[in-house]
Amino acid sequence: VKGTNGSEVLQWKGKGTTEHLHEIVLGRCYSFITAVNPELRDKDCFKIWELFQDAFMYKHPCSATEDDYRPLLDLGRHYIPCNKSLFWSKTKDLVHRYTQANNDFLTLEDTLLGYIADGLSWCGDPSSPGINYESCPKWSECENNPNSVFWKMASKMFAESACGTVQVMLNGSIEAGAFRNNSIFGSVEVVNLNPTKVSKMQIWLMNDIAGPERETCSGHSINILKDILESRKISVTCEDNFRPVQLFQCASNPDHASCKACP
Ligand code: N1C
Repeated sequence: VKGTNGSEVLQWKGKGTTEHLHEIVLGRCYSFITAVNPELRDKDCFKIWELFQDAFMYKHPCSATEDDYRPLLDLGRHYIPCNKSLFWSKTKDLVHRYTQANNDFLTLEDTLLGYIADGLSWCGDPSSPGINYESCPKWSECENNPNSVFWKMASKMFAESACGTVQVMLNGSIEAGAFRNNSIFGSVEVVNLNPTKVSKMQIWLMNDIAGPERETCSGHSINILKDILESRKISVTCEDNFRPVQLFQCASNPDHASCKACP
């Protein structure tokens, strides 16, 4: 495959860098610091783009490192109030519908760097123009690709900065189990919570409204999560189909039995 200037670029199985990445990153950054969280109005969005591009441009997309992203993460990090951190796994749409309507909780995508990178794809290529718009490596092709390294690092930073009571929204309808210790939540976030700052995790176990209900709070994988947290001196509660969140499922499925006022 020829790059935009005719040179050869590497070929991968994943989708390539998002078109207009530069404009999207800058636009999202300015919209975050002006409209979403004006307390961050002094962040330098231009510098954030520079550090973002320095992290991956002209580099082989299978050899991304934490060092590549450290300057970006250091510049982009900001304070998150206690009791507001909301983690998730396999509930991406639902969790964001909820946080967009409810100011009590923040996911990683409600912080500056998560907001900027959400849904984007990017990777470098050693030959000019240094960005591969045709394809990027999937996780199965190489673990240390630019997207995976970024999300793992941002997730670690998000977990480390949590304090007080934290929440997690899990999906009880998936076959692999609501808690999987190879997910980013299981492998990065749970282990990077600081037990001297985080006293409790509340699990919201959501089932798809039309089922199947594969797991409840007494289920196998939830017990594994409870054991891990309790051994780290973090107390745990679990709620099946937490009603304030279920109401957002009901918005798109109002006639379902569990959406009636008096079921
Ligand atoms: O692997 P997961 O879920 O358990 O990761 C979710 C977990 C959340 O608590 C977030 O704080 O880790 C954080 N996180 C993101 O915020 C995020 N936004 C987009 C992790 N991954 C994120 N992505 C992309 O979704 C990324 O490409 C990653 O590989 C998937 C993980 O989604 P999942 O399996 O549902």
